[in-house]
Amino acid sequence: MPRILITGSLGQIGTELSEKLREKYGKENIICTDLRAPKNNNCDPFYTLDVLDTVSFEHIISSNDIDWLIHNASILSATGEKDPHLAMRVNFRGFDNAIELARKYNLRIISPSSIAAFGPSTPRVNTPDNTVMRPNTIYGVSKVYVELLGEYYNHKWGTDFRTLRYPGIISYKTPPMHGTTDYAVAIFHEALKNKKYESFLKEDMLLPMMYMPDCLKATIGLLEVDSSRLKQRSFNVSGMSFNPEQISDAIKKYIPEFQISYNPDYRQEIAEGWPNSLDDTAAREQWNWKPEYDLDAMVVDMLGNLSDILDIPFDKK
Ligand code: NAD
Ligand code: AKB
Repeated sequence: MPRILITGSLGQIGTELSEKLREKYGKENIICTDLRAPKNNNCDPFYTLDVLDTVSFEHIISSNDIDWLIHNASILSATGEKDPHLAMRVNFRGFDNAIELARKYNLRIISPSSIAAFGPSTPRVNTPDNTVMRPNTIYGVSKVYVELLGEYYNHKWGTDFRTLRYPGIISYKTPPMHGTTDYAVAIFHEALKNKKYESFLKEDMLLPMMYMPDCLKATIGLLEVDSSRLKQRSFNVSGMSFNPEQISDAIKKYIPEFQISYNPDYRQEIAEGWPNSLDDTAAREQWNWKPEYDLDAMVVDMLGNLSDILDIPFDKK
């Protein structure tokens, strides 16, 4: 069994990824860490870790016999634009520490990238893996840095670095709080609670998105594939694409009274630099990636699960 360390494990993705990995590899083999302390005992073993603290980061790796590192600690796009220096510290210096420790201890490392690695001059439809990458957010710049430095470590020292460009991730267990695609989660909470939602993105802002079960499937697929099958180290992964009007229409099929209104803010400009859809042929060919959820399947599953959590009756019909 590999012993896996996760940074940023209390975040939207880390919470569910650590749960899934515990089921698969055994609780004792998943070592969770975050800057914050956990609210319950689900994440034992757990260490409080600031990824900028190189000494503690190294101590946790060496004293726990780690094989694989999932480096999820990051500042996302919306918070990054509010505090670019914080994003520079955590996303650049934090990754410097993670990749250097991966080299030193011969770890397999996944550090997620994002659709934010692309920019306004990138071809927006069916965006390929290799294309123009000139992002205009600090978050996007940090993701290009992760991809290029990780690939350099792989080329120079053979470090087993892998990354995947997640679309916006939709989930019901841990709410996202720092990104631009967060509207696509908030809309479900507001639809169930108040039957209305004010979107901070325009009605036609088409973006790539992915439901959490597919995010976990993609992450574990890339984590487990034998290194010899990889012809590249950075991969697009695609789920679905929709805009606020389309997700609102899909929700209305189940909550007919639901109303959406639009009041775009600074996050609209961030979203305008990102692709509409991704070409993930390489991931499909090299590690058999295939998503399971489309918009309608995701909407009905989200409403069902979130209505249970919020204790709000919802008729699936
Ligand atoms: P998140 O913001 O929900 O969680 C990030 C976690 O990192 C938080 O728990 C936070 O406490 C922790 N953290 C922040 N600074 C830290 C530090 N200095 N040291 C240690 N921990 C620190 O993010 P997420 O959605 O879980 O994202 C995980 C990864 O996936 C990130 O690299 C993110 O860029 C990437 N990603 C996420 C999405 C998405 O839609 N959620 C999309 C594309 C890429
Ligand atoms: C964000 O909106 O910042 C993230 C992402 C797409 O990377 N969800």
